[in-house]
Amino acid sequence: HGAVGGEWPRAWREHDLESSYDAVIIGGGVHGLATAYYLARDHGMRNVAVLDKAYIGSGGSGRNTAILRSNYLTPEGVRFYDRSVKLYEHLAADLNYNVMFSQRGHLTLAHNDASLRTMRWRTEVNKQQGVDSSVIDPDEIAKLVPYLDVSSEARYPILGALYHPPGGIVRHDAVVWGYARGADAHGVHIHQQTEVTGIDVSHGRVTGVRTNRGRISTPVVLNATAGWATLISDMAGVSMPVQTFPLQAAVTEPVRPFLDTVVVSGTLHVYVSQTDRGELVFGASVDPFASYSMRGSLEFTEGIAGHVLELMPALHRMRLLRQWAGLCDMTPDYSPIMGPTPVEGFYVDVGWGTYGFKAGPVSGEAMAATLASGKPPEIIAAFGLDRFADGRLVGEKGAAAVGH
Ligand code: PYC
Repeated sequence: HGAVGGEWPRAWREHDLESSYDAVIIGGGVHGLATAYYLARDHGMRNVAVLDKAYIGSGGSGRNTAILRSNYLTPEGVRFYDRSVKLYEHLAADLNYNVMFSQRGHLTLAHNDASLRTMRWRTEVNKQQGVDSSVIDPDEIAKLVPYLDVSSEARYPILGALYHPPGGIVRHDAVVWGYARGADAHGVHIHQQTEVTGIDVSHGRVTGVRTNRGRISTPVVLNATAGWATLISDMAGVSMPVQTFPLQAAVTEPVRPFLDTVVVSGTLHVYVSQTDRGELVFGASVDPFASYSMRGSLEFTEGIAGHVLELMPALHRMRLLRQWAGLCDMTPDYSPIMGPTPVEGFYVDVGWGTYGFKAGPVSGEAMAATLASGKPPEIIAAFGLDRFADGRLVGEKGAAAVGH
């Protein structure tokens, strides 16, 4: 792909809004775009629109801290996220787009006996599902992360860690752009600046979507939004057991590479990784109150700086450059809600909490199969909306990167 006559070719095109599509996907993040890509590529459904009220990747897909892993707690969760890691491993080749997946290993630190027990539990479930995880001791941790304070003098001494070698980081914008370019090449229409204002339902089934650019007739609608999951579902008359909380993150000035694993401390509510540009990326747990605000707070900055220094005191002179927030749609069991709803033709891929970005490829693959056939594949069967009425929860709180 060279520049032609001094201009780079566009990665995806702009289109007039058609008055009808075979399927409309609301949300131009990694989930919506991946679903469109697999729908077109694997199921031949190309008359598909992806709508985003802003620009693609402007929600959670552009705001997360780009961590990939599959070291979850439930067998259903481990299988699901493992499929995503496998798809990420081949994504650059599949999309012909360098998504910079760096499988550098992922450490979740335990500072007390209760966390160590959870790490052992996760290790056993992971191994049973064929996922590489083990509990390692402070000496082994020190070899992987020399700057970490593993001494017994540390304010929160490190007793061990769950080590997950396949985990790592990826370039999140590249994932969004790669899927967008791939979907566009298969004929999908990507409509940015296109806000959904209503969803039409007649006799229990979806008939169309209203937007700020006009109405679209369609028999199939997917809600693939994060932050707005409840608002969009409400438009179809479907109530979601979801509450929305901000999550803040920050990035430092770039320094020479010294940290080549992802380090997470659930107890200290912090995760740290170093990008290939040299910046340190920090994230925290969700803010302690439900809100749609995406503003940063001084409380977060002070808290994160303190906790990072408890882990790596040598970083005390580094400067933070930017901070931001994204929105996390939390469900009661910390697992997503995927599949059909009581309104025929209206599907959801929502409730991602703090896990959404890493699930993009597998969600796209599974939701494409669901939209094409009307039936969710086995890999997402446990995540249906009906589980809340039936009491079949899939409790994943123990696998959260940080406490909530
Ligand atoms: O689940 O790995 C994770 C994660 C990191 C940041 C937010 N969630």
